[in-house]
Amino acid sequence: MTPHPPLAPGKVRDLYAVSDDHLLIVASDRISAFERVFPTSVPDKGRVLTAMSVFWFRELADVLPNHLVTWDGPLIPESVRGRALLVERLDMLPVEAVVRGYLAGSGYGDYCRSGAVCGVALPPGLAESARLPEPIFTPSTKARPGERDENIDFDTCVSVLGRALAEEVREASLELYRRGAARAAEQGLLVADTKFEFGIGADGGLVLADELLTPDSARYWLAEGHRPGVGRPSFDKQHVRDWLTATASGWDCVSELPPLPLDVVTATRERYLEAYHRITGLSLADWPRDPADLRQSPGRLGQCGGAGDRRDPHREPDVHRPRRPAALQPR
Ligand code: PZK
Repeated sequence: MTPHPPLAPGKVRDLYAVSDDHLLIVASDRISAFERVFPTSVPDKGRVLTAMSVFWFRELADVLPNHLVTWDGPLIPESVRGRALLVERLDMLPVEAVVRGYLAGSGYGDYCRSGAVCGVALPPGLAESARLPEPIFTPSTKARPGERDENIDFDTCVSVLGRALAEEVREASLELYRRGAARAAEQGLLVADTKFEFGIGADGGLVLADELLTPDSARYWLAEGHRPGVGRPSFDKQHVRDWLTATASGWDCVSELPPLPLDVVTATRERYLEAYHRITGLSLADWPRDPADLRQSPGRLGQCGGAGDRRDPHREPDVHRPRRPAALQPR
């Protein structure tokens, strides 16, 4: 499909080796639920998630450098244009950096059993979906494919990464979450929780990797109608889960996922497009635009801060860019 050797097939994305220094991440239209993949795909899902990642990588580039090099132009194979990212190859950290602003998923389960999530004690009496007093960092270790990630406490994270790196990852993650959630809230969306992945770049510094604040890596909820006490499906998969858990689907929680009916596929596609438009203010019809064209036009879309930027001869001097917070300056 691409001229590059496959590195790792994922559930819904595939990874290809482009060179010693670069990888291609290709998002498919596949959709998953309950850790499984449906036999039916959702048209444009791969394009929406790729466009959304690019939006967030640019929006949050002042918090931390990221692995994004480019998403259009001669380095992107035509067959995957719009749903592929060329990224800097990193030494990936063996922890997933999860930040929770609300109590959902495995966090709610851990809280019910112990009153804490990943060693972070929480006030008693919180209902499912409740907003937390403040966002918390709840790391996990990456499981082998098919298995569930295991939540760990911060001391375990320190024993894996070392104290300085673990603290840098935690502070970067919390700042990325706060910034992302604030922007989403302006458009009526809550970010219940999200997962970040990091690596170490060629210069030895911490770099943000993977996808960023997509519906596959973040749990988005519609702010309207949010009530603690009821578990809620994420904004994007509402129709899928409603249909799957209704008796009409005939699914028994054990068998392979059944094909999705066309109306569920259509409604789900519209949810992804709506999420993209709400969050970015952009239309998918304009995606992708070659970053070389963006540079010519002034304004904030012309700014970029990805890893590829560091080598961009057209890049403006650092003095014109937003500074990262003092806590996140590289050592
Ligand atoms: C990397 N994954 C997860 C698995 C996917 C993604 N910049 C990077 N450098 C080195 N390795 C990775 C990255 C990133 N991002 C990401 N595994 C390794 C993964 C399968 C498909 F699209």
